[in-house]
Amino acid sequence: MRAIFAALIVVLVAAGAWLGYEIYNQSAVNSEKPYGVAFNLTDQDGQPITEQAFRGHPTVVFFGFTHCPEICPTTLYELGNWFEALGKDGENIKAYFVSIDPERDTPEVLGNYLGNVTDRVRGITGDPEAVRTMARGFNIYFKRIDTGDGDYTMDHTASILLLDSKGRFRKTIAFGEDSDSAIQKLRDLAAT
Ligand SMILES: [Cu+2]
Repeated sequence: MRAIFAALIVVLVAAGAWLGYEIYNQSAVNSEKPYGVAFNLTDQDGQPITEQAFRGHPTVVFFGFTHCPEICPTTLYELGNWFEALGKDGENIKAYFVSIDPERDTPEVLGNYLGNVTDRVRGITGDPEAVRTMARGFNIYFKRIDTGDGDYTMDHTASILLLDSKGRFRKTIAFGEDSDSAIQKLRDLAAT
């Protein structure tokens, strides 16, 4: 009996997660409004940057942090490769990396970090509370995890957001997604 009950809970949780994901997808896709929230942050050159940076051209947005051991370096490296593969077809897409660790990721740190991987992605950081409010407004999950030695790491959403030229949500590219599929999504995005 207890086993059946436990199994039922697992099924319910899975169904709930799936339903939540579907609702998220539906509302995001059907929305005529730009995705996310307005923001006033700082780019890697120390210049002000607002949600207007996500308008007038298709946009790729990824949230992460420079101390990330795996997800961020892999994603940025792959993004660079995909843009290279797309060549002219992806020229109009702008890509941004928003730090969810603004305390450590100053504009300078961010600029140096990204510059070592690809020149196609620009960094966004700023006042820590303003950055966190922006990330939450884009439905990004992030959590500080203390590692016990006085240091910390961050848990965060690993999907890349794809926004059309009006800033509306189109799709995501999952972490570890097959390159052909990711490149096709970017090619489609470039036409929006
Ligand atoms: Cu990361």
